[in-house]
Amino acid sequence: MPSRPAYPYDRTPRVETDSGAFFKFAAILLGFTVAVVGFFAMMMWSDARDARESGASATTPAVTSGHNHSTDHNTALPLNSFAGVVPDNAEELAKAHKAYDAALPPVPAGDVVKVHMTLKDMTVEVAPGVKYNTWSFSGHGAPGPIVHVREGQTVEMTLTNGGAIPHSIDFHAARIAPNVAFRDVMPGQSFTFRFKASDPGVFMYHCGTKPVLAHIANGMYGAIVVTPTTHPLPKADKEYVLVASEWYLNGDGIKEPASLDMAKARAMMPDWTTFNGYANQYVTHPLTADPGETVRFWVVAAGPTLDSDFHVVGTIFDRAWPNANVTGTPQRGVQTVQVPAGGGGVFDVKIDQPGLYPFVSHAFAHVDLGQVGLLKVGNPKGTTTH
Ligand SMILES: [Cu+2]
Repeated sequence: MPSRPAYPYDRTPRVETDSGAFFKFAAILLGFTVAVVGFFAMMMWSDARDARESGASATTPAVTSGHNHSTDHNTALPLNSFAGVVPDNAEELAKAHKAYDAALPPVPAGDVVKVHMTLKDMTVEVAPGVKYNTWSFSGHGAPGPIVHVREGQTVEMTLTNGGAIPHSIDFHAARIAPNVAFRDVMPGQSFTFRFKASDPGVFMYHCGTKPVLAHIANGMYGAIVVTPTTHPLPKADKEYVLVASEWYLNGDGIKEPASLDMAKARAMMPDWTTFNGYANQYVTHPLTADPGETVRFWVVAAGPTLDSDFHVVGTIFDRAWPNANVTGTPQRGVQTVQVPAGGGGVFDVKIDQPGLYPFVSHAFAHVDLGQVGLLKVGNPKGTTTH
C-alpha cells in the first residue's frame, strides 16, 4: 500500500492566536476524530478489498480473459501511478523495439477492399520494458492495422474473434445501422459487413462492446484513412498516420504484464500516453522527411477519453484540416489543433531546414507520459543516419 503524506494536515503551518485554549482543544478533538474515522475507514476498506480479492481469485482466472468485474477493482483508492516507471535498461529496450510503421499504406485496387482482422488477446509493450495485456484487433498489438481506402470504395470488413469474450468493430467512417454492423461477435465466430467509404478523411475505428471504455483502453482501436477523390488534396511527399491514446495500468508492467485499471480509466489518470501505442517510440526511431518535402500527418485521437493537441515544434502547419474535414478549405498558419477523442485531423508541414522537429500533444502532461515523437528532416548534425 502506498504511503501518502496526510496532506494538508501535516503541512499546515501552525498559527498561534490569542483565542487560545478553546481552539487548541477543538483542533485536538478534530484531529482525534479524523484519526479515529480514518482508522475505521481504513479497516473497512481493507476488509472490502480482501473480500474482493478472495472472491476474484476464486472465480476469475485472469483479468484478460473476460468481462469480470475484478478488472474494475484492481486498484483501490488512492490510485497508484506507474507513470514513467521503466526498467534500468529502458534505453536499450527502446532501441530494440520495432516501431509501429506509421507510413500510410497504399490503397488496394478494386471497388471492394477486403479487410480481415483476427482478434487476439496478447501481451504487448506500451513503453520500454512495460508489458500490458491487450485485446488486439489483429495480433499486432495496438493500434490495429491502418486501413487505407479511396473515397467511393466499399470496405468489406470481417472480424474474427480469436479472443475470450465478445467483441465488435465500429467504423466512424461508415454510415450504417450500428445494431446490425457493429454487433458483438462471439469468441470463435466471424462476422462480415460492408460499407461504402463515401466520406473522406481520417476516422477512428474501435471495439464498441460494453464497457466500451475498457475495450478501447485495452487497445481495441485504429485508424482508417479515406483518401478524397472528388476534391483531391494537394500532393504530399510523405504521409504518416498517428493514433494518439492513453494506457491505464494496474501495475508497473515490468515483472509481470499490467492489465487495465478501470478506476484510473474512469478518473482519466493515465500512466502512459502514446502515438501508435508505445511511449516515445518515434523519439528513438524518428519519422523522416527530406528538406522541402510536404509531410502529411493523418491523426486520430483514440482516447479512450483524452484529446490530443497536435503541434509540430519548430514549424507551423501549412495546411490544417481540423476534424479531418478534408472537403473543406484548410486552415493556414495554424500552430496547434485539437484532435478530439474519437475524432481526427489532417496536417501538412513543409520544412526546409534540416533538423529534429518534435511532434507532440501540446497538452504537456501527454509529452511527459510519452505522446511525443520526432520528425527528422534531412540528416541534421549530431544524429546518426541509420
Ligand atoms: Cu472489444
